[in-house]
Amino acid sequence: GLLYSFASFSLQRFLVEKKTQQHYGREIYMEHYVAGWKGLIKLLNSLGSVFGFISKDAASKTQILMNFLDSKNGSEYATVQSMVKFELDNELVDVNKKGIYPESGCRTLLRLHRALRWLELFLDRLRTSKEDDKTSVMCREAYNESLAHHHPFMIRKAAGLAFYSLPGRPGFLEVMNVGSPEQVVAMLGEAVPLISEVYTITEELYQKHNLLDLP
Ligand code: 1PX
Repeated sequence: GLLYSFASFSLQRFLVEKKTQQHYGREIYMEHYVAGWKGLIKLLNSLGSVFGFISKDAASKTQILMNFLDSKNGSEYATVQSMVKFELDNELVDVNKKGIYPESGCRTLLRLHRALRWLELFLDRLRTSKEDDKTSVMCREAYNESLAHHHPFMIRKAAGLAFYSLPGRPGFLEVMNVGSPEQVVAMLGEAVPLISEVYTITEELYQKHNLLDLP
């Protein structure tokens, strides 16, 4: 359907633009990062309302970053690198304790960054999976290796339950609306390394500035 093709268009755009960004150097453009998440959220919504609590949280975080981009300081938020510098220089980050800036760009992006690691692990499993492998298992394993470390028990429980509602591998590949299973696998072969690079760049930047545990 229309929704599906729109979502996958955004997904492709996400990947292609990250390719050009790699070409330009190691800056991560916030506009594309946010556009990528918006595409993923659409895709997630098309999988059903069980995922609503997940997509709502991702959407509100994406919105926070968009608001920064549209604000009078918007140009400071052009890239992840410039955002980190701007917020740190101006002491706009709650470095130790949640307090004055519970919705800083840095802490908000950190949540999406952790979710990006889940995406990387999940898509890599999907890429190398066999016909009758279960998406719910791939999703759970990827989650347990990444995001779950940052979530309290109740969220882990709710997420674990939602995973059961994922369509099987053939249905999931179809929802992605990329083409035949072989075409999806080929696309993932290009996409996963790019996602991985974006993840690593952000991880190193956050590590350098000691931002990986922001409350
Ligand atoms: C091509 C296939 C991709 C399919 C689309 C997948 C899009 C997934 C988007 C997931 C974004 C999750 C963002 C979560 C951010 C987060 O960790 N938030 C928590 C902490 O926030 P706080 O502001 O309180 O510090 C918040 O507590 C989270 C609440 C919602 C539950 C998050 C569960 C995440 C499960 C991730 C797996 C998604 C399953 C998608 C199945 C394809």
